[in-house]
Amino acid sequence: MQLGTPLSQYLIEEQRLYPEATGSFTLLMNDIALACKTISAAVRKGALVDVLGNAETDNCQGEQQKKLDIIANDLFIKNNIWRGHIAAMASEEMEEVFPIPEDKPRGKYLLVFDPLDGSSNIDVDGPIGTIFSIMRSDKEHPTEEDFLQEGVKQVCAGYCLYGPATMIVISIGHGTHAFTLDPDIGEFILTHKDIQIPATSAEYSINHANRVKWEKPMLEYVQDREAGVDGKKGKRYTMRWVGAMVMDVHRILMRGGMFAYPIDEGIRAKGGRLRLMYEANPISFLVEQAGGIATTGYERILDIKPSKLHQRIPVIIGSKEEVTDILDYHKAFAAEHDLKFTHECKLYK
Ligand code: AFP
Repeated sequence: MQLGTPLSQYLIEEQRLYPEATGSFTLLMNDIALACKTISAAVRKGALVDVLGNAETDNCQGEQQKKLDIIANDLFIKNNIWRGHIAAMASEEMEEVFPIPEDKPRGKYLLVFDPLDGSSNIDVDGPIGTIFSIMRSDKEHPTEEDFLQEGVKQVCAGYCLYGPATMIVISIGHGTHAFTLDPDIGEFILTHKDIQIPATSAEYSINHANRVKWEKPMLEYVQDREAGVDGKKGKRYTMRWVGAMVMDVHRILMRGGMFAYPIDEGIRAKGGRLRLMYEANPISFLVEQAGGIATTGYERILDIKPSKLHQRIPVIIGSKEEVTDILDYHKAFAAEHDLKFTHECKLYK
């Protein structure tokens, strides 16, 4: 597969590796790409059309919805509901599993998505994205229980970033690849093949406003990086925080670094800030496929058996050497406090 290959061709070539494939997955991925292009078109028009600002509703997690959250959710459903490749969907914006209506054909896949990640950036013209994950279903009428699969079981994970360019980044278990939307022809084109996250970096990404509530291991790591040339690595570090995981992670895929939304005392009761199924699992799959590490600090994210659809967890991901250092701090802390620590620092690709 060469740079310049259209996404549609890449998908067909992947399909040919599996003689038993029916083509259903390929068609589903084309539907997802179309949904992302449609959302991208709405995002690009911004204030010229009525897509900015708050909606009059909260989502199932009690968060104020933006108009674009609802528009993106509706577009994702509309583009995926009728073709017969999906058994059911689940969205960060909807409390319960969204079943395929009885009058529509159903397929063998489960589609999980965060239609608009980084909603607080919408009104300031900042980067936002859509995150998605595909799993298999062996039921015709799946329930929430059927969605609760470990992240390692994802058939495909990806996101679409609505930045200066619109890019779709996917992994179907054969590396992580990025395709840039060519607006003139309306097709995603392979521009970044087999992305490899550099093992070292001098950037980290974390919401410093939560510093006083962090656990000791994260505080120790950041204090060490703040020490710059006097720290363990003997070099100056930079901090970057966009407030849209999709963008912060995209930067790490492109040039390395560490992104964390760790556990802190303010969110401990909820389990964390980020959602396991809509954010952490798909992003961890992409990061591991690109040679990075994804952990809660204590366990590998992709090994976690979800307990509910909207479960939240701590997330620490990125360059191998940075995350390994953070794991070492957690391992020592776990030993001191008799906590469970299972994440051995190895690469899984
Ligand atoms: P929203 O999509 O609800 O705005 O949340 C974005 C997000 O889940 C993730 O993309 C960011 O990294 C994180 O929340 C930002 O959190 P802070 O509001 O604490 O900066």
